[in-house]
Amino acid sequence: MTLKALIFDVDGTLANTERDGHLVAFNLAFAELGLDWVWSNELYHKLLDVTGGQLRIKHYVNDYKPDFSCDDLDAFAASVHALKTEIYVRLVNEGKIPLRPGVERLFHEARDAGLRMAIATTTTPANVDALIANTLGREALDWFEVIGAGNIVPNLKPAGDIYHWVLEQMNLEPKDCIAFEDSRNGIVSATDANLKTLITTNEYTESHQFDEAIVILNNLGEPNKPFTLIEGDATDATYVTVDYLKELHAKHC
Ligand code: XBP
Ligand code: MG
Repeated sequence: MTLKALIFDVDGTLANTERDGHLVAFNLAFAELGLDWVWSNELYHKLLDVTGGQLRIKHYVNDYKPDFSCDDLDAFAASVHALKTEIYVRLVNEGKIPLRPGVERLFHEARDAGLRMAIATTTTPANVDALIANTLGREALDWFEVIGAGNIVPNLKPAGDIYHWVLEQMNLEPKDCIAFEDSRNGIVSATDANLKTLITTNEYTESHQFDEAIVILNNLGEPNKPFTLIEGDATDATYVTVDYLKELHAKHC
């Protein structure tokens, strides 16, 4: 069995977009609309259990703002979210959000090795475009054969819809691939599609449960900046290379 493809989550996996981008954009959107809502980092940590920005806003209203009234909460959340997306894209365009360690290097190595690549995320498509274009250049969007994003599927993560959709688009079996995720909702989604998952944790997800992971690392690592192994087998690797991924694949997929 050969490793054929890598499927990447975006938020929290490719970059710390939640802390440095989405949270900032939500708060700026609230302020611009005259709402007195301010999401702290601590609150956002909890709100991240709900995937999808619009659903997160509705969850916040229902659970934290019982006195807030509006005629149509769906339409209201959609309009707040549209402004938040505009602001998020602006922040990314200002170059405020770098990729996490090892991400760009692994993309290059994977391409050189002929591995196919795709994206499977819950975030809005415009956000993915902006992040890739601003960190790697617009031409890097073509490195991904399929970009599965937002509500292209009926159910967001932790449902497996987005991974099922990407596999179908690429005409691949789950055993041909490795998924890259950072969160419980993400690994549940990938596992639903029978994918094996490599986890890189971040400040919001380091306490999550990742029993299904093939390995759990703090990040992908660089030659001069090794990853920390949290659980699993690093073999001889100190940073994630295509050879290491092939070893993991042979062992687990
Ligand atoms: C990402 C999400 C998204 C982002 C915000 O989850 O849940 O909602 O937080 O983006 P994952 P939007 O990393 O598992 O894909 O506001 O565009 O939804
Ligand atoms: Mg994520």
